[in-house]
Formats: sequence, C-alpha cells, structure tokens
Amino acid sequence: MSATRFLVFAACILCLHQAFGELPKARFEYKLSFKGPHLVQRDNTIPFWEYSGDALAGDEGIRITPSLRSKKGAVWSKNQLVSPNWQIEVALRVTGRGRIGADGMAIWFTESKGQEGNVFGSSDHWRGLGVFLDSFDNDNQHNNPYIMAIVNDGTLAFDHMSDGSSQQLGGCLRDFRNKPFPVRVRIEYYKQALTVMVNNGLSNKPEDFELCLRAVNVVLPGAGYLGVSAATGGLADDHDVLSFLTHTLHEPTAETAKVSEEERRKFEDEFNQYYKDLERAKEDYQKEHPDKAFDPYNMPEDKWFESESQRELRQIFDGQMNIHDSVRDVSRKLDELLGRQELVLAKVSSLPGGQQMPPPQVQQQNELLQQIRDLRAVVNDVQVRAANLQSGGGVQQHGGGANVNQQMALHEIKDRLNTVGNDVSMLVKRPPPAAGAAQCPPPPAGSCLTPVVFFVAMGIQIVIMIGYMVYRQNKEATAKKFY
Ligand SMILES: [Ca+2]
Ligand SMILES: [Ca+2]
Repeated sequence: MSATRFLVFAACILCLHQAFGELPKARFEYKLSFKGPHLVQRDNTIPFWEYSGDALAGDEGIRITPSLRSKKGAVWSKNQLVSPNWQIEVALRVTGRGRIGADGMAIWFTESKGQEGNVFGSSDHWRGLGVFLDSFDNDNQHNNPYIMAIVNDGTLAFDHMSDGSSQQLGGCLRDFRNKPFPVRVRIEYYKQALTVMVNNGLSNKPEDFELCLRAVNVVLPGAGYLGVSAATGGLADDHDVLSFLTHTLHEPTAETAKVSEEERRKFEDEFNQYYKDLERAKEDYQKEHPDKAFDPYNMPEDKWFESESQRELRQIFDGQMNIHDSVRDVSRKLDELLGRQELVLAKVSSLPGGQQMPPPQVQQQNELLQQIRDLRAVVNDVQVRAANLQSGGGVQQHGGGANVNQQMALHEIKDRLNTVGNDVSMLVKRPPPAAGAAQCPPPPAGSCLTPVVFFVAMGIQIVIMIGYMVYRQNKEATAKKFY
C-alpha cells in the first residue's frame, strides 16, 4: 500500500472511528486541504482549490508570490468550511535575499472569498478571520516580522501604517523568514476560543509548536472559505505554501460527531472517487515523466520535510567546514613561523664577521627551517585531501565504491596527521642551544604566538580532528541505515 493511500485510508478510518467511537475530536477535511508533493493535476489545477493573481502552483507547493516587486497572489478553497469548531495547519516558506522583506502573507477564514486587494494581496473589509504574517515594519517600531490575528465584521479597514497594532486580537514577534524548515502556523477555533500556535521553522518536529496568541469569546462566521494570500512591495520575498491541512473538531460525546449510515456511505463514495482521481493523476504523471525513477506518491511522510538523518548530514557538513577552517588556520600559522625563521636567518647572516653564529647553530637553524617547511607541506596535503573528501561526500551516500575511496582517503589523512604529530614532538624535544652560543634576536614585541602555544594549539586541533573523523564515520554508518 502506497504511503499516500495509507495516509488517506488512515484519515478515513480515523474519521469513522471518531464518528462512532469514544475517541473524538479531529476529522480530516480533505476537500479543504492540500499537500505536496505532486500537488497540481495535468491541467495545472489543484483539486478543491483555485489560485489567482501571480500565484503559481508547482509539484511541491504553491508560490503565492515570486520575489519580484509589487506582486499579489492568492489561493482559495472552492468549498466552505461549515463547522463551529475547526483547526487548520499551514506550512509555508517566506524566503528572500534581503535582510528585510515585504509585504507578507495572510491566512483567511472568511464568509466570502477575498478578491485581489491591499491586505497582503487580498481585499479589505473582510468578514471573518485574518491571520497575518507581516514582514515589513511600516510603523518603524522594530517589531516585525510579526504574526497577528484580526477579526473583522466587514467594517474595519486594515491599518498598514500602524501594522494593525491597534486592531489585532493578539500576536507575537516571530522571524518567519529564511528558515531551514517550513514555518507552520496552526490556528484552532474551538468553543469560540481562538489559538494560534507557531513552529518557527528551526526544527521539523511535530511537537515544536509555541503559543503565539490565544483569545476567548471570539465570534466567527459559522461557515467560511479558507485562503492564503501574499503580496510584495518595493522589497520582495518568495511566499510559498507547502501544505494546508484542515480538520473539523468535535466533542467526544457530541451529536455532531455521529454521522448516519447514509452519510458514512456518502463519505466512503467520495473518498473512493477522490482516490481514483489520485491514482489516475499518478499514472498520467508517470507516463509523462518516465525519467523520474521515484514515485512521489510513495514518498514516506518523513521525506516531505528534511529527515533527521539528512539534518545530521548537514550538521556533519558544517562540522567539516569548521575543520577545514582550522586546518587553514594551522597552515597560516606555519606560514607565519616560516617567515619569522627566514627573517632570523637573514639577520644572522647579515651580522658583522666577529658575531657570526657558530656553524653548528646555523645548521640547526637550517634544519628547523626545513622541518617547518616539511610540516607546512604536510598540512597543505591534509587540507587538499580533506577538501576532496568533502566534495566526494554527496557521492558516498549512493555508491559503495565511493565509500571505499573515502575510507582510504580518511586513513591517509590519519597517517599524515600522525606524521605531523611526530614532527611536532620532535621539534618540541629539540635540545636547547649550547651555552655561550649566539642568541637569536628576540621575537618582536606584542607577538603572542610562541612556539609552545602554537604546537600545543596544533596538537589539540589534531586530536579534535581525529576524534571528529571517528565520530563522523560512526554517524555516516548510522545514517546509511536510513537509506
Ligand atoms: Ca507591515
Ligand atoms: Ca511594526
């Protein structure tokens, strides 16, 4: 059974169970929901939804506005949500290159569908609820991006100049732009209490919702259309909706939760019809895209967002970047040391004849110089190999051969690091210069890089790097089990 089929089937079972059983509450409303992947049908429509303006539907979601100036778009449900209690959850992304973006996005539950307008892409004087994600700080109070809820009986005109601060039921300051995971907004209306929860897009864990606002005695229409709109201004963000999931809520013992046999059959018929449409669309898609090896319908739910193992791999990549920086740092310090030694030698050789350094001392200095040069070459080599390893990381996930190469490269790096370690300990153990020998000029004042500090720092870095590589191997072995 495919994942989607299972999901819809589970939703069906759940709703029937809720209808007849003791356990209650949420009934999934598939006619008031959408979710990628493969959102659009062949004719570019989305089942049960219509989009307009600059909105564009793709396989993974709907781009309500592209990041271009002065764009407006919207998507609205074709059917009304008719229920006194409900919950919607919208996954979205607001992304833009700028440090600030504009204008923002709105999630609607209104008596009639909004038209194109100036309230985040939709019309003003709405009747119902608007939950706004306001990116741009019009009133310069340094309190945006901001999420707020405004209930309107049709008489109110949204006050952009004050960012709706005097009109809102409540709200919260949340930076919802440019997040690694989709930002999710959950709006619950139950027994006239309105609750807005937000997952800030820093994790994809389902439980990571924070309370944004809660208001009681909120009166909303008994029936309304659901929609999402967005607008850009002088500044522009991409505003994407990835999913819109609607549930009606029912008390466990409420009569509303009980449906008649006739209604149940009707629901089953509708479900079967919907499922057939879905299967047909799937077949069409596969015929049109034979090159796509994977079946988007069979994608497990955890792949819809970034999975735990994917995130770990990304964190590992960040760690590798840190190591890369550290090795570069070592390389820079070695350059510094090399330069200083060469300076010392130059100064010694330019001393007047009577003060020449005795030959053994000159030889010792030259040896030291050579060893530092060798060390420099080894560190360079480690850097290059680590870079190769890093660029080969993506391949490793899919090919066993690449993995063997990577293992070999890893061992080579370890060997090289051991060599560095041995060289360092040899340098540290060098005998002190003989008494009476000419002393090198003291290092310039203000320098904090003494050889001891340098070698200790490098030793610590080597230990961290080897430890990290062992950790990484283990992690990758674990991660591979997921694929
Ligand atoms: Ca604003
Ligand atoms: Ca503001």
